[in-house]
Amino acid sequence: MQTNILNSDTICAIATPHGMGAIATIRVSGSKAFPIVSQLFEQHGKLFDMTKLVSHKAYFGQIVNNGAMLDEVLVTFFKGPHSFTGEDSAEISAHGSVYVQQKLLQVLIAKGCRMAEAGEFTRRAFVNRKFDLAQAEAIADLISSESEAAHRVAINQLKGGFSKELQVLRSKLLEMTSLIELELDFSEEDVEFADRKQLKALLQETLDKVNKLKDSFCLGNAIKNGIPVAIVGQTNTGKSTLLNALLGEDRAIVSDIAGTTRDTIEETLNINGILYRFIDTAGLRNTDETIEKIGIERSYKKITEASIIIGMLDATTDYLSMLSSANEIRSKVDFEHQQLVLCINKVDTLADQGEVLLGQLRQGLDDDDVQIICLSAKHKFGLNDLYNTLKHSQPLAYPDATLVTNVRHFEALSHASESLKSVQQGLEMDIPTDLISQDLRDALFHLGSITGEITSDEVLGSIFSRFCIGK
Ligand SMILES: Nc1nc2c(ncn2[C@@H]2O[C@H](COP(=O)(O)OP(=O)(O)OP(=O)(O)O)[C@@H](O)[C@H]2O)c(=O)[nH]1
Ligand SMILES: [Mg+2]
Repeated sequence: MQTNILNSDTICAIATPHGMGAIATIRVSGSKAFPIVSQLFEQHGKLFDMTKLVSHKAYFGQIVNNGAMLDEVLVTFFKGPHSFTGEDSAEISAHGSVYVQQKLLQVLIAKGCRMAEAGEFTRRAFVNRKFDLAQAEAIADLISSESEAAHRVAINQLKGGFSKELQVLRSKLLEMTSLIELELDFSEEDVEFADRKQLKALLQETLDKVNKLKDSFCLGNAIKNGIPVAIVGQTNTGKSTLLNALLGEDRAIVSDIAGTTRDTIEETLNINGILYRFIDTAGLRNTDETIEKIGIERSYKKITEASIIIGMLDATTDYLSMLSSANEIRSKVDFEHQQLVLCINKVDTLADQGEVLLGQLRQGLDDDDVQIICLSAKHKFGLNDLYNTLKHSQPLAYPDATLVTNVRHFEALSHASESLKSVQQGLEMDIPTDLISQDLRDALFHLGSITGEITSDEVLGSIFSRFCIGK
């Protein structure tokens, strides 16, 4: 069931993680939040006097139900609109016993609260214009951020950086639309209010900005979910050993039997504030074995999806086979969008010959786009070189630029971009003004859907249902 936007129920939920903890916080929000909490809250043996309530102040007291004390608590009251939701709200910090938490909820419900739905506190804040939809979504991103980079992007969006850029775009588009629509009103007279040349320039500028934001999704998504790094190479080169060494645990099976890894294995890892998604893949070789073949097809697919490709080479094989497998991996890399790091693995077997081999391979490949390092995955030697190379391989060069991290925003920007392209074509082909105006309205609609200026109850329901209960 979706909550109606105008719902006036007073809601409650546990806002801290479920289970036992030192402290648990229960949130209450709605027009009856103060009277409901006051009925349960005692100080010095007397019910809390609501008329003396001071907003944003924490009160120490007891939760008492049917004459029995349930817990000693701190209650903070927030008078609307100066609260997270914009409504009268209270936060009860109790001891984190599972029993106390459940009992407290039961008592609140008995006094007239209803259990909040997922994301309902944030949804109310949005409805009460505490922030726009993109900022509300940034709160969910902030809560789930696992790395410094993801945190930085979420904070920028929460502060309204992205929303401001969209507002500028929308006001430019509105200006264009109103000029064009003015012409419609005077269509009998065959006048042109909007200077076509100026209009085209403005349109191109807006389209460029929309496309820039849209294109930032690739990086934004990588920051949020981990930069995809595929570990590929011939069988037995030590790909799974490397994955295990990076993770510091025996995640993938390692053996000297060629073709050990059949399927891809993915794990995320935070290295110096950046989240990576390492993908161990099935070793590349010619085989007739059906399952292994499927695994190898998946390896090739993972190469196309990765931002960084670690090409594993085996130092125990001869130089020419290393060069040929390096070339094979290189041929699969799209250097415009991907980085290749070749790792000469098992250098522990080489007795000081690592650097010589490295030089030879550099010369053999003669390619500045390819980075080459030596390591021993088994003995965890050279991993720091790999970390440094990874750090310089991913395009985090513009840390404070607005990045799109949300699929919904990416889709809306893509639709807006399509509509703007139609406007552009329409102007080129001199098609009737009303059709151009319709495309402009479509672009406005899609941009407005990101911040929630234009939205439906159904869309809101689907966005907020992804939040946790209590948020
Ligand atoms: N000496 C040495 N042996 C290594 C090193 N890394 C891996 N090995 C050995 O190489 C063999 C193959 O390692 P795996 O990690 O299973 O290789 P893989 O590339 O995942 O192989 P497939 O899954 O079959 O494609 C194992 O016996 C490892 O112990 C290393 O740095 N030095
Ligand atoms: Mg393997």
